[in-house]
Amino acid sequence: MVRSLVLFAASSLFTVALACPGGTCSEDCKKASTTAAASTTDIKTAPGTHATFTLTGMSCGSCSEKAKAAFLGVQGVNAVTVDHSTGKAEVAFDSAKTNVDALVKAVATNTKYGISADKK
Ligand SMILES: [Cu+2]
Repeated sequence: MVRSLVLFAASSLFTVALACPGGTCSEDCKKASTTAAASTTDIKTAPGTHATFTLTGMSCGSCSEKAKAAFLGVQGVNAVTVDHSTGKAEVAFDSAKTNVDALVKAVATNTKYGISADKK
């Protein structure tokens, strides 16, 4: 009995963590998290030019995965990290293949989140 209560509490917490606060995320947001190619490359050691971005409108882990997928869809991107709680994203890319403007455009076009490149 105690054991099942603990399991229930744990699964409830898990559900809360995955849900989108305020209900701003649609179901396709959650689906995107399973299709997003996970980049295993560590952003700090990833080769290429590094740029940081500020995103708005993200409210859960699925949101950050969706934004990440949009970045990874750009040819020349080596690694991406997106934090939905801070709205910060860092991308490592090959400057011969793409640039900051193209990355901003990819996210603006393929997601519903706001994005702006951070000034250095
Ligand atoms: Cu979300």
